[in-house]
Amino acid sequence: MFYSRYFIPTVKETPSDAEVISHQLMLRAGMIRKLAAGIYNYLPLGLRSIRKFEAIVREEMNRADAIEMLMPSVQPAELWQESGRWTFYGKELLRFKDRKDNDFCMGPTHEEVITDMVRREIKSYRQMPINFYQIQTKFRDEIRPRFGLMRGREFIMKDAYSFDVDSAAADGSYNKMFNAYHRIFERCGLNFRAVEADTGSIGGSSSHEFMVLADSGEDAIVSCDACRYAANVEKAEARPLQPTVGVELLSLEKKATPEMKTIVDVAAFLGMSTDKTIKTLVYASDAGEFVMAILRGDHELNEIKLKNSMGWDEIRMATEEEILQITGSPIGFLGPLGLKRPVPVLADLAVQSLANTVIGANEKDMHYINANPGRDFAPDRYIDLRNVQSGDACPRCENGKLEMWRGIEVGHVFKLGTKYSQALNATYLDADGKEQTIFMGCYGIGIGRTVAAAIEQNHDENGIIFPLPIAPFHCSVVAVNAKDAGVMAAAEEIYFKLEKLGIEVLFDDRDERPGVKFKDNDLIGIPLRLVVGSKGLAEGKIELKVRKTGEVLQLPIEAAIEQVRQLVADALGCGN
Ligand code: 9G3
Repeated sequence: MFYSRYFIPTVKETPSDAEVISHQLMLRAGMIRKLAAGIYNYLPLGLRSIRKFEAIVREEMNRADAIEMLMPSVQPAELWQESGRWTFYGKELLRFKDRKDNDFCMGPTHEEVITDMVRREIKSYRQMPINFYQIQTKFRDEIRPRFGLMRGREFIMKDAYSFDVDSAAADGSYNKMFNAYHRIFERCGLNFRAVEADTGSIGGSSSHEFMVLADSGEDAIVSCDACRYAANVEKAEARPLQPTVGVELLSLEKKATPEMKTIVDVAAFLGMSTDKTIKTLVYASDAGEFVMAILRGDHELNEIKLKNSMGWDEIRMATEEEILQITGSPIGFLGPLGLKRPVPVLADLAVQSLANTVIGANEKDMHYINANPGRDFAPDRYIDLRNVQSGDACPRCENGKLEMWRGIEVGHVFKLGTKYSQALNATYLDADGKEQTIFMGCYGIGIGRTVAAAIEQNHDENGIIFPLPIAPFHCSVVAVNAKDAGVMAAAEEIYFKLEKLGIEVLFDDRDERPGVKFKDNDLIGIPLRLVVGSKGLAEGKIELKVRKTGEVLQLPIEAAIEQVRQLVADALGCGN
């Protein structure tokens, strides 16, 4: 491609409204341009990268026997009413009416649509396992779209859906997709982890998220430094701590703790460390139920674990007013003793190991000291309710420790069970002619988000450093002085030779100062660069620069072309 006839509107200054580096660089490199909040134009350079990644996804989906199709973006409300999700989702689901006043939505995902197609077409066990996938535009009306393609409102997703005769077969489909995802992200040279994840609103039995590690990631994940355990913090299990034994249980005593509202104040006031105290929180469902959660003072409540343990769809903190009605106390002095209204009391596992602890007395400015779980109060359930922390013992192996990372979720695979097939009555006849419900799985990859995450992981102060498999071009050829006919002729010949070898080349033939050309080429992050200048040519040499390592080689022209061919072949994993 000739740069002078292409369209790469690079920008020097960093856009003010771009908060993460990948958003800044994709704007500056002329890859994307915003049309509206969370809605982007994919400019030519950005589209080439997107299409490269889609091709990798397609190859690995096909290799895993998934079958490509394409579903509509516009979906009739009826299907969502059948699945019960039309009322479950709020403003995030973009709804509209057609000219006949029928209700539709812009598809945020396609479980209903694909299940509707399957319930009409798949009627026998002989037709399964089968897995359909698409690469298609989704719309989710995020309250705060940000970070460019990382959290857009309209975005491209590869979504796949598997259909099986039973749970065991569905596990097989899940594992095939899980392995395909590993291959996809490995081929892109990404540093990622597959982590156990909460299934969230989609339901189903279990799920894994594929997280690209990056400090700008919105998700917190943990991985064990000794075994393969890894989980989103929303789901990561805390190993029960050893109970303290042989401690003399002192007698319960009410203590004035005037104005001591926080755990830190109370612990300091009583000369104790916060891990010897208990904190008490009250939560509510959107159906008016309440729960009291008690944890060790230095631990943090995991609201997803609490919501799941109560079987609630939504969860929120109780208001001061609700807390007053339940406990008779203002916030800061809450505890399970002497409640005005009985509510379930759930204690995190770590509370069991406490002795002679401090707990709110449900009275303004009063706490109990020497409170002992079991003797002075009995939670309804001991359950894992806390967020794990760095350094916690691994719940899966003997001596591993958990390390905390930030991650960008680029993929999510779910075991759906029969949630949608039941709702939409997608059944098949088994070998005995008996009607059975189909078992499903669903599997998503954020296309634009993965390209953005790759940039989060691969950049330096000069700009993007594209992993070659998803780079817009493999190699750029820069003619240092476009006015020098000899240089241009030599550069053009090199360009055509590379193209004939199947190398994708961006030929920078612009009549610009060398510095401008080098800055632009560093910014857009093409992995390899050949520089053709009159000095080098005089010795029959050109310069090869590797963007990632900064390595610079002066080579004879033919050797440089062969080196580029070899480097591209190696990076694409078809090295010979
Ligand atoms: C909605 C809206 C937003 C949503 C959903 C539905 C997320 C929704 C979960 C999934 C699960 C999987 C197939 C591909 C992989 C992910 N946000 N989810 O169902 F109506 Cl507005 O999409 N779907």
